Amino acid sequence: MLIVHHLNNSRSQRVLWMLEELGLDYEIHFYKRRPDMSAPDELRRIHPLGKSPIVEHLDANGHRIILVETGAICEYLVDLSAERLGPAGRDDLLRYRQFLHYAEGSVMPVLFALLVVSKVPLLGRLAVKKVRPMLDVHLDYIESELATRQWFAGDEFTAADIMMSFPLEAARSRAGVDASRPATIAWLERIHARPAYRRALEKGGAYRFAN
Ligand SMILES: N[C@@H](CCC(=O)N[C@@H](CS)C(=O)NCC(=O)O)C(=O)O
Repeated sequence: MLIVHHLNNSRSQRVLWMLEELGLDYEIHFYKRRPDMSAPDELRRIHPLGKSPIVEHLDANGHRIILVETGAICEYLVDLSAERLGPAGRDDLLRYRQFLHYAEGSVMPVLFALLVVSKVPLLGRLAVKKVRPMLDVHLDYIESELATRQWFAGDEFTAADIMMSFPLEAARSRAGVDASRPATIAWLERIHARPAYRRALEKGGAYRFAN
């Protein structure tokens, strides 16, 4: 049995989508952000970090596993489903691993920094001038990668595309990714058209980054 501890409008939407793509059975336990956007204390009872996603798995031996970090959860689910949504060949494998980690390891910290400093009056404006070009380096790189192939790892859709969805959806809704980056926009449209993506949206409730 798999349980997703799911926070509204959050990264855990990717885990629901991943489970829908894999056709695995799961339950969702819903948590609502507080007005300051932080997670409620109940999540801390599941894991000390108190962040979402958290996945709970009661495995075949009755062993209870608690998983955090979306990338690690995605890898766990790929293993669980006999490599489906994993990469096809060696070059794809290298790109797959890179983008699986790149989403949370490199893009999200810069995007988050930009969103935080842009809310700070006065000095924030100076900080935005520093951080915005840092984000643009990533967005330009991503655009150049997606201009050469359909999906992040290669010709096949993989879990790397699921990982990259949140930073790019957030960048489109909050950080000005638009038609000037046509390969990125086309990729966003491709992921949003996937039936599993739509099903995950219906099940997960509020998610304000899907358009
Ligand atoms: N790198 C972690 C980030 C987890 C994370 O920051 N989750 C956010 C949701 S988008 C959260 O729980 N925020 C509420 C809080 O920090 O109180 C992952 O990918 O799982």
